[in-house]
Amino acid sequence: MTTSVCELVAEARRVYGQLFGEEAPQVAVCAPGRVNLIGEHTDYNQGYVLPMALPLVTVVVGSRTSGQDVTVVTTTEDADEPRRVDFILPSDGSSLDPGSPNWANYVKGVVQHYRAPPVSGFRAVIASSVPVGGGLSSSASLEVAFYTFLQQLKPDDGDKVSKAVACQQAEHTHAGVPCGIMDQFVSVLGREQHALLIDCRSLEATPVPLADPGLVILITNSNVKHSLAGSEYALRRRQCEEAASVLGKASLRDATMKDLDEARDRLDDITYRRACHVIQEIERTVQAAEALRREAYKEFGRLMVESHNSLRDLYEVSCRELDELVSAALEVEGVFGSRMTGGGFGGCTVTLLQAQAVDRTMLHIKERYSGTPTFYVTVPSDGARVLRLS
Ligand code: GAF
Repeated sequence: MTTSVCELVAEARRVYGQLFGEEAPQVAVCAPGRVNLIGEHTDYNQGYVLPMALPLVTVVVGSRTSGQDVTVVTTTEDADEPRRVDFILPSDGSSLDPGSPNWANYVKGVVQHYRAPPVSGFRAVIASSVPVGGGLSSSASLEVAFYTFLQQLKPDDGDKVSKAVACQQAEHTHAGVPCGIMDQFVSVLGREQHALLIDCRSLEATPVPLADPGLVILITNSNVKHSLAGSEYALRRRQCEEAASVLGKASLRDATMKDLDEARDRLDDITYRRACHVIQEIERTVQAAEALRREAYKEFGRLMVESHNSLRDLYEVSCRELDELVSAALEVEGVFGSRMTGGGFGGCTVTLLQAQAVDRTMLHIKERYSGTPTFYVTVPSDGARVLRLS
């Protein structure tokens, strides 16, 4: 059972009360994790992605303080120790350097990139239902939740897209991950009952309705995370930039398969295959959004499977556990499609299926998977929001 937003707020308020006494927090906000339906490793190539925001969220409750002192506490069990950090906001524009614990770097990064500095001092408590390291963007949801919290203390002058970009910068500078814009974008701009077709070049998003009661989106957490994830992500990004440069393009978004094949003898085999995945995945994502609009779920499912196979064989970011989960799901009648989702090397799969097939699909996956899966039957949800404190 997923912890509800109300329960997370109650938990954060309880911890806040324990630490800071009677005074109630002034502000509560939340921001969601995401699942990407299709369009993997295309965002940093300026391509298209089709994610949706989840009901799994990170909550921040807290209050402004009079000085420059900051105290932040996380209740997340998977967070590294210590679970409380204290620091002083730099008043002279100097930077807040990343350090230990790791979870606090997301907070520091967001403070650093907040568009209306300096923020006043504050006290805050974090609670989250987004599994850490599960490939559902627990880090983006923390960044966006924290940015939303700072906006309540001192409003910034930016729009929602610049908020997502600031949170992406936080991830680059303070978590050291050269991620694309997808996770932060959908955590800010996600919309209930819709997936978002995001053009990662223009940063425009088109909502695609996704609220058919006969359809279920099932997330399966493999509950494994291979250590390769961090280093391989940056490597893939470099390989794509290399391919684009050999093709004489600003990014792989501008390249066609014809361009790639003409340049084949100037690319090594690995770089060729990486570019092949990206160019075809961008095209698949546009087709998939169109299929979803027409409620052509079989076609959508076929594209999901093509995407998974390409991530496994050409981009090489899948792993045995994710492949097992996808194969098991595809054996069940009523399943339209299944694929790994997110950066890869562990984390989750996403499966699109008929609502009536959901119980037998979960049962079958449990039987066939060599590990222990966790399931989320989920729906597209809203992006970051301010919560009322009663
Ligand atoms: C991670 C990144 F953070 C995203 O920007 C995206 O590149 C994704 O991997 C792969 O599609 O979630």
